[in-house]
Amino acid sequence: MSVMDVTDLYEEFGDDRLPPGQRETSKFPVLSKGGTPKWDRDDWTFTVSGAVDDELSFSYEEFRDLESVTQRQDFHCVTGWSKLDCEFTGVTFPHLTELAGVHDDVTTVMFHALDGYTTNLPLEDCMREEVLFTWEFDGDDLPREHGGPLRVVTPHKYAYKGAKWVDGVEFLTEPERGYWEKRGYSNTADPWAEDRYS
Ligand SMILES: Nc1nc2c(c(=O)[nH]1)N[C@H]1C(S)=C(S)[C@@H](COP(=O)(O)O)O[C@H]1N2
Ligand SMILES: [Mo]
Repeated sequence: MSVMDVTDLYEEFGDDRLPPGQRETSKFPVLSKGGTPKWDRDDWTFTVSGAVDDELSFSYEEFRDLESVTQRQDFHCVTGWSKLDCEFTGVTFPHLTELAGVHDDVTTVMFHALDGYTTNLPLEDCMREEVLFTWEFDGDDLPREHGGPLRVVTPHKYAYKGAKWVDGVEFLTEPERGYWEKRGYSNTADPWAEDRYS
C-alpha cells in the first residue's frame, strides 16, 4: 500500500509546518461537544444531499468499497496542539463530488454527524485531495472516540472543520454556519493565520 505524504501542504499557507501558537503532541486527545454517539454498522447510512445531480446514500460496506487512498497528514486542534504524521485512509472529497455531480451554484458544504454536530466549509476549501472521509487511522479502524466509523479530516484547517461520526454531506447555494461557527469559532479556521475565533 502506498502512502501519499501531504505534510508539505503548509507551504501553501505559511513558513513553518507547525502553525503559529501550536505545540506538538504525540498523544491524540479527544475533543467532543458531548459523548461518543452510539451507532450500529449495520444500519449506518451515509447520505449526499442538496444541490447535486444525484443524491446518494451508502451503507458502511458500500462506502468502504469506494476508491480510497492512504495519506500522511498533520492534525491541528484550535486549542493549541498539533499531531504530526497521522496516517488516514479514506475517500477524497473530490472523488465523492464526482459521484454526486455538484451543481455550479454550490458555494457551501455542510457536514452532518451522528451527535448532531455540524460544520461548514466553502466548496473550494473542500475540493482538495487532503480532505478525506476516513475510517482508518495509523493502520487500525478509526477509534470510536475519534469519530469511527467515519470522520472527515481537514489538515489545512483547524480540526473542528472535520466532523467526527460524519453521516451526511450537504451541498448548499447559500452560506450557513455549523455548530462551533455559530458559537464563536472562526468560520475560516486557517491555522497559519491563527483564525481561531471570530
Ligand atoms: N461530530 C463531531 N465532530 C467533531 C467534534 C464534535 O464534537 N462532534 N469536535 C470537533 C473538534 S472541536 C475537534 S478539535 C476535533 C477533535 O477530534 P479528536 O477528538 O479526534 O481529537 O473534532 C471535531 N469534530
Ligand atoms: Mo476543537
